[in-house]
Amino acid sequence: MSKLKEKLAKKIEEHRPRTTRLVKEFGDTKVCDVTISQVIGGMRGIKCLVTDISYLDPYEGIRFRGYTIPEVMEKLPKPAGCEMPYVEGHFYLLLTGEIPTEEEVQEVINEFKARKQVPQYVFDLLRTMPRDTHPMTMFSAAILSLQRESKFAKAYAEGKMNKFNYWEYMYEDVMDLLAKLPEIGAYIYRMKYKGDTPIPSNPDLDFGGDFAHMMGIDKPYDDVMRMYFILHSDHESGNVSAHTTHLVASALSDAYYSLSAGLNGLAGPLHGLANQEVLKWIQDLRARYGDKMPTKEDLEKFCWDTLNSGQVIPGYGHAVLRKTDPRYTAQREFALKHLPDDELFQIVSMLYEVVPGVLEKHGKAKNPWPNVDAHSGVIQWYYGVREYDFYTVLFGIGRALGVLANITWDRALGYPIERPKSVTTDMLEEIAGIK
Ligand code: FAM
Repeated sequence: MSKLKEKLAKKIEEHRPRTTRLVKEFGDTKVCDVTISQVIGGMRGIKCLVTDISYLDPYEGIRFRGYTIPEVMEKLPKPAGCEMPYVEGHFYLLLTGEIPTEEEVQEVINEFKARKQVPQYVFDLLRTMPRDTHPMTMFSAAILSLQRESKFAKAYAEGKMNKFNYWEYMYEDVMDLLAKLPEIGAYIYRMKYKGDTPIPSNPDLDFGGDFAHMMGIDKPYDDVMRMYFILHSDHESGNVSAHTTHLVASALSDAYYSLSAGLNGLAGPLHGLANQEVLKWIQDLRARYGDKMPTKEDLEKFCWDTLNSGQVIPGYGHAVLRKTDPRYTAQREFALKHLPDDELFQIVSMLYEVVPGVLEKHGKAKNPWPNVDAHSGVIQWYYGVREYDFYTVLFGIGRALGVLANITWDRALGYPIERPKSVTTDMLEEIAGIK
């Protein structure tokens, strides 16, 4: 058994009595009230999920296992000469709650190395799809096709598992699947946009480094991607991709079924696809002003035109956050250091000064501040990834880290099948006393 799995086994043993005690002794203790507007309005703010992997404070933003983004970036081990930490170390943190040592990170790197070979049938499948298929459809289909490899599904079918060791098989699937995602993503990119010239994986590189290599992009793109994957990894449990992955896994569907489903949610324009939408929107803006750099007044007018045509301003607003997303700030700091004079970055910076005021005047969005997607595209564009419909695949590789850590713990703690209750409109009218 790997040291990581051993450590996880110990953590799980320690954690289980906490969950059991809460349910047994405090099962009837009230957590929150639910109003009609929450029932109709997408369950916003209802506290009905539990995860220890990350927590999202509306004003402070995300903490991964209790650590803020700057703390994570500072504390996790980094490859020699690199600015950003190993993605493998971040996954270790998400899974165990501990900052790994260099040696512990190396073990995860070796585990991924041993599991990273993508079966040929996945590439064959991708090649049968029309080339203009959206890359998220390709990515999700590739993951779904890998389901035949599931050790969890096989052990379940053979009657080998009991509730207490479900997580061990889930862990194996999660490690197998995560190790393959960089190559699947880069393959789609090179097949679709770079004249069908996939670059084989370099087994000596780490997760972020190998991904940059397979994309065919030089340094510091490896650091860009380490940062990107870490920032996009988790945003507690209620967002569409995390919640969907958790929901599907709650039926004891394996990691392949669950992640593929979660990514289909990430592909929506109000969720992960927003980063593609942001770049498209900025390109439309640039097309309107030609070679001339737009002024703040131009940007303000463009924002109003977007709103008046009934569309949302992509990259702004959030269901939980009520201030600038620290994932935006981390990327802004990177851009200030590496691409301060880039024209697109300057537009993104000007939008930061203009959009919140416009949204406040508009008076609808509860949060006028930028989210992660308002910034991620401009950095990709700068380093040469200009095919913006690919951006959500990058988000998906990062998001897999968090949601797969989550479903491993779901099985470890024996969370049941998810099944909330619905009511009819008649019933709500009765509750409201108007019927
Ligand atoms: N532009 C225009 N209107 C907006 C807006 C924006 N950026 N953000 C919110 N609103 C509107 C929203 O459409 C709603 O209008 P209606 O009452 O007419 O339906 C109203 O303001 C109240 O919405 P809210 O309570 O502030 O936000 P929600 O919790 O319903 O929705 C978001 C949250 C993220 C879906 C919403 O802010 C949005 O559509 N933003 C733009 C898309 C985006 O950037 N999504 C990415 C979110 C990101 F963090 C991620 O998942 N990766």
